[in-house]
This record gives sequence, C-alpha cells and structure tokens, in this order.
Amino acid sequence: MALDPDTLRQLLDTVARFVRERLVPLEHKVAEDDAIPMDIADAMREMGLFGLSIPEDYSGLGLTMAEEAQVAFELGQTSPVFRSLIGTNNGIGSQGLVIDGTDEQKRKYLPQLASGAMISAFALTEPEAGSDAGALRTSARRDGDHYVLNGTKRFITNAPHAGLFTVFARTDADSRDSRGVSAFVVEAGTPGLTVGAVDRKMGQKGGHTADVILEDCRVPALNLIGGKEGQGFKTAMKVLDRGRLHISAVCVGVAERLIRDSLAYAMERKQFGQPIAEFQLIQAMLADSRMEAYAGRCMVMETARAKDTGVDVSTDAACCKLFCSEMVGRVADRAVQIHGGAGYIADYGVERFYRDVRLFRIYEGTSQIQQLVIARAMIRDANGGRSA
Ligand code: COS
Repeated sequence: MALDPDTLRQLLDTVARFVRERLVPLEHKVAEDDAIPMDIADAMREMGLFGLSIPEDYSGLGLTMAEEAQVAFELGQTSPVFRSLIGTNNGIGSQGLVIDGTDEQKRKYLPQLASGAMISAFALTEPEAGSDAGALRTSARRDGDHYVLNGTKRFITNAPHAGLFTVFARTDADSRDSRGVSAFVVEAGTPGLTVGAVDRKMGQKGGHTADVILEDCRVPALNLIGGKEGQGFKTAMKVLDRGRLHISAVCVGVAERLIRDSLAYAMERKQFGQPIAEFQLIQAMLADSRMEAYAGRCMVMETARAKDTGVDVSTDAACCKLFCSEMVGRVADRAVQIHGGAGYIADYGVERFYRDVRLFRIYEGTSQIQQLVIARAMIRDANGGRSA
C-alpha cells in the first residue's frame, strides 16, 4: 500500500540523514576493515530498511516499487556495500517468497527477513550456469516428504551471513532447460549445506560473497516455493525483474553522489589561476554526467510506477538496468578524470567508487543479458507474441 506523501517524505529524509551522518563518514573504514560495523546493521534494522519491499502483513514496510526506488536513490548516495547488506532481504533473497511463496512459507520466513533478524541469499548462479540460468545443474531429488539437494552455487551475495537461502535446483533430472527447475528455501544450518571461503573481490569491500555447497542436503518438501515443481525459473525471472529496477535506482543514487563530489572538487581545485570548473572541457564532463543521471532517474521512476499498476515491465526493467549500470560506469570514469591525480589515490574515495560500480554491469544479469532480453521482446512483439 502506498504511503501518504508526508510519511514517505519523512522516510526519505530519515534515510538521507542516516546516509549523510552515519554511513558516509564510515565509507573508508568499511572498505579497509572489509566489514560493516554491527551498530550500523542494528540501526538499519531499527529503521525497517531490511523490510522495505516486504508486505505489511508480514511486518515489512510494504513500499510500492516507486517508493522503494526513491529509498534506493537515497541509499545510493554512499558506498553501495551498505545497500548490499539490506539488498538481498528486500530483493532477490525475499521476493521469491513474496511473489510465489505459499501463505505458510510467507508467515514462517518473511517477518524474520523484514526485521533483519535473518539475512537471506539468492542461490542461482553456479560454476557453469550464470547468464544461462536455465542450464543449472544442482539437483533436487524427491525422497518421501523431503528433497535431497546436491550441487554448488557460486558468488552468492551475503551467503556467509545468511540464515535463509533461496536455492534453485533441477527437480526434473531428464530436463536440460529452464522447465525442470524449482525453487526452495533452505535454512542455514541444514545438514549438508556449507558456505565456502569468502571471495576476494575487486570492490564493494564489506560485502561478502561465497560458494554455497549442497551435499545430500535434505530439505522438507514444504520448502518448495509455491509447492509446485518446475516453476523455479519463472520465479527467478520475476524476482530479477524487480531486482533489476532496484539496482538501477541504486546506480542513479551513486551517480548523483559522484556528480556532487566531482562538482565540489572542480569548484575548489584551481589550475591556470582559476577553479577547473570554469573550464569548458570540465563543464562538458559535468554536464554529460548530470544529463545521464537525470535520464536514469526518469527511466527508473517511469518503470517503477508502471510496475505498481501491475503492467509487465520486464523489458523496461532490463532497459533501466542496462542504461543505469552503464551510465554510472561512465559517471564514475568522468569523476576520476575530473579529480585528476586525486581520482587515482585511495584517500579521496573516488577510485573506490570506480571499482564498486563495476559490479552493477555484471550481477542480476549482465549488460549483454539485458540487451538480449530487450531485443528478444522486440522481436516477439513484432511477431505478434511468438519468439524468434
Ligand atoms: N517473468 C516471468 N516469466 C519469464 C520471464 C519473466 N521476466 N522471463 C522468462 N520467463 C519465462 C518465459 O515466458 C518462459 O516460459 P515458458 O517456458 O512457459 O514459455 C520461461 O520463463 C523460459 O524463458 P526463456 O525461454 O526466455 O528462457 P532462456 O533460458 O532462453 O533464458 C535469459 C532467458 C537469458 C533471459 C535468462 O536466463 C536470464 O535472465 N539470465 C540471466 C540470469 C541472471 O540475471 N543471473 C544473475 C544471477 S542472479 S545475481
């Protein structure tokens, strides 16, 4: 249910203040320590940030997509890793249950995810299945009132902290494509589930990914999301439609932050006797970044509002993800350029953002996958609904 305008304003102001006063001063330390302090995670819990997208019936804030996007614009104004901590509970880790879960599954898990008492993870990617998500090999064999899961999941965000995993596995051993895939919720601590060593990443330090290994892991049949086999791939795609829009909003937020920092630096830094902001070549970079971030903001809001009316926005969400993730890459590159030597030096933080934003073009579907989703939909529409 949509918030009244005053309540939404209050929420956005609170998040903006929290970002400015608590998160921005910690950016460097979090990257150095590769950890987000406990009190920050607790403050996020108190603010309800883990349950932005979880319906009020299950103790979340139940924000509309347009409202959630606006919160993501604010959260994007700092290191993306802070958003990543709450990202899985609001997005890929919880939405499988929200969209396709049974009432019982929702009642059991969503309130814990909304409060942040439990962190969730989305275990789709495998060593040999990433972009081709339907080709996954993890198997789920029915055995009485359980399924037995075997396989390895890779690069799983928040896996080291997760209490709950949404695991995609093949229930139809004879199938080779997406139709044989089902989705399960698997609790951490289930015998047979282990989490591998934390991956060493290019950026987003303080956020952790790892392998999730399933070895004869027995999961109650009740944990099959929606109670129906063969629906898992579609669940994953629906979750990603939403996730891609959320990530796009974060990209816009980060771009706006980098533009602000670049402008401040350009107005202060003097060369040839004047602030470099006076030079037209610097102005061109500032203007291009401003233009692109504005375009991204408009695309995200337009698509989020359409999604809230119940329209299928898969193609437009892919457009947003493609544009916004590429856009923030260009903005970060210009930010380094405007900062000159300082842009390359860790103390100024710009190079950290440059590394952090590189991930946006890869996860929740690479830019190439977004292009494929968009073009295939164009061809399908031109063919009157039939695939190419
Ligand atoms: N919502 C609902 N259903 C969807 C859907 C969506 N957004 N996208 C596809 N489907 C359905 C299709 O309608 C089709 O249903 P039918 O079998 O009933 O016709 C089914 O899912 C299979 O779709 P499709 O044939 O398009 O699947 P492909 O295997 O060709 O793959 C891509 C499609 C490549 C687009 C998909 O695998 C993908 O998005 N890959 C990237 C995955 C990803 O983002 N990985 C990152 C890991 S998570 S951080």
